[in-house]
Amino acid sequence: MAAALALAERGRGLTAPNPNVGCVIVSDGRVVGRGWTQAGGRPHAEAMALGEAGEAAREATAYVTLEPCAHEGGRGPACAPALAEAGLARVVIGIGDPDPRTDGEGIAHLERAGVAVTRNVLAAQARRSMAGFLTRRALGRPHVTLKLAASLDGRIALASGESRWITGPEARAHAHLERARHEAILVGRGTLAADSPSLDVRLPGLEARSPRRVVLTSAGAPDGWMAIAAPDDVAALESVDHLLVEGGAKTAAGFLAADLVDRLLLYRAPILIGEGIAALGDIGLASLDAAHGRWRLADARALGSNRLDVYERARAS
Ligand code: AOF
Ligand code: ZN
Repeated sequence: MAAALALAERGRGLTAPNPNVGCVIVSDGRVVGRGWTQAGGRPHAEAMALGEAGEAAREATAYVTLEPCAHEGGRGPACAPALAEAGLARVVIGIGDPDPRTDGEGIAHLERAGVAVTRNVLAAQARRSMAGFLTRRALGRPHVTLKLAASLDGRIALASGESRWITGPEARAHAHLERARHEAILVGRGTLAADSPSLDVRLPGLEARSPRRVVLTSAGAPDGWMAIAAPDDVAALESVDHLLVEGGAKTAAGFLAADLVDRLLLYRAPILIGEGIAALGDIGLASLDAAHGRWRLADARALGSNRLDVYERARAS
């Protein structure tokens, strides 16, 4: 399943409105088929893996990050019947598909056909892998990541405005990798005016994955940009399943105040700034009680002399 999740990454940002699914078919301890959802959403991961496996799929085990689809009459053959017809002995699934055309019916179809099904394998990782698709389905908006790059004391600039650079080269390279994982990046109009940021991906081989640029303003977008007037308008960014919010402090605070941030990337450099510009403006917090319990640490790592902590919004589900 870890291999299937790694394959799923190849489709990230390219498959909307479909999820980026990965699939590995194993026969006698050997990988005989590998697939991932193709650009535009079709073929599905299973179809690609079955194509590679051919006859070797008989009696084999398929590992799929999402429940195989059950709906005929879509843009291609349904995967659950295709897996059953190929003679798979067992299908191991990451998470169920919330699409009402499948939602349990993929698993039911496989079991009716005599295929053994194991579910919820690496489910938390699979949910993360398909966060864009799941958020769009559940909340009708893209999955939103907020990036903050700050000093140890939470400053993003000196009082003079000097901010280049707070974080080190490894942290900045990582932030560029994160850009490649999102279909769109948003900044506030202050940041647009002050920095006219290019917001591209400056990593060899990934330049073509540069996201669309979005500015938060009611004044209309410059050439090559999209605009939304308020954080709540993110739902209007159709065909964008992952949005990265990059600042500044007022924009970041606006998204937090509207409870629209699902994931927080906190890059921290080992410097102290003291008086300066705080990473966040007012987020409308009424009490400490309301602050606690909102964020769960999902990952922590060193990036050169800097640290990255990744938090996920803890939501009741
Ligand atoms: C799978 N494997 O690789 C993907 C699936 O528009 P369609 O006909 O392609 O159907 C889209 C739905 O298929 C999508 O909403 C989701 O439920 C499922 N995506 N399913 O078995 C895949 N990408
Ligand atoms: Zn399918």
